[in-house]
Amino acid sequence: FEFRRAITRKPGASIIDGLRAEDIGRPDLDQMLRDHAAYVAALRSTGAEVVELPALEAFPDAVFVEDTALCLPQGAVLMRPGAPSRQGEVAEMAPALAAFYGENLREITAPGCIEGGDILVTGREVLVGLSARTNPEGVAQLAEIVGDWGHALRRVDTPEGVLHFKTDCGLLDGETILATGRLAASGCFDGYKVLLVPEGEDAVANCIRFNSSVIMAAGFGRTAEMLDRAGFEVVEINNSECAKLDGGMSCLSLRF
Ligand code: CIR
Repeated sequence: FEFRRAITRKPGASIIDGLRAEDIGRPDLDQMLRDHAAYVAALRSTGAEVVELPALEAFPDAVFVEDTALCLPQGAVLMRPGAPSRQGEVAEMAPALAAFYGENLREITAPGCIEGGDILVTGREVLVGLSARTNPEGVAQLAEIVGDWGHALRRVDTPEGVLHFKTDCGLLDGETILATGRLAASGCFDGYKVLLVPEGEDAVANCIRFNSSVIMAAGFGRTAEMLDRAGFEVVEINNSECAKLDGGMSCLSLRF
């Protein structure tokens, strides 16, 4: 959870066409821009360098950069999103990653699919949840790549009807995970310290630990209080607009 930099992408006017499981209203670009600026400021306030890529109108979900790559200290892996409308985002991200990683770039190829939202890197392993966006072939390819770099990968499941594995969890420190009850019940975090999201606040599980801060969606008071009491430095960011597109705190950046 210690990072020197992050890559983000500004939301564009086309976010109104972003993918969503359920239509709960039209995302407001101005509000999303304000929230995005607050998010970038929160990352920067920890001392990290934050790259802000320009909006990509041709790809309505491009603000959710996390899904395009996995960034590890040894190299980055370009994903192959399971959502066909998102596959073109990867080539748009590749040059930004090449600027930092040079030759150390690998990629997931067809028929494999993975989106970064299904990957949780902990202090001891890379956990990847199968989902509607991530298939076994993609996970097998990733296991080989990260294996070359000395990382163990464990394949797990994402609860039915949940977009991404990390929709329901976030890393708080090397061995502590914030998770929803429905995900923790699967046993995938056995051996870790798990803090359960209080009843009714499942939508806050997708938080990130970024250097000294735990960055979480605003409006979930009981979770904020629980994390504060556990000694974490909590930063709350309004997430109302990204939530309309099933997006949360982890989706908005690549961290490395
Ligand atoms: C999608 O359905 O792909 C976007 N609307 C949301 C992606 C959220 N990304 C993430 O959780 N990593």
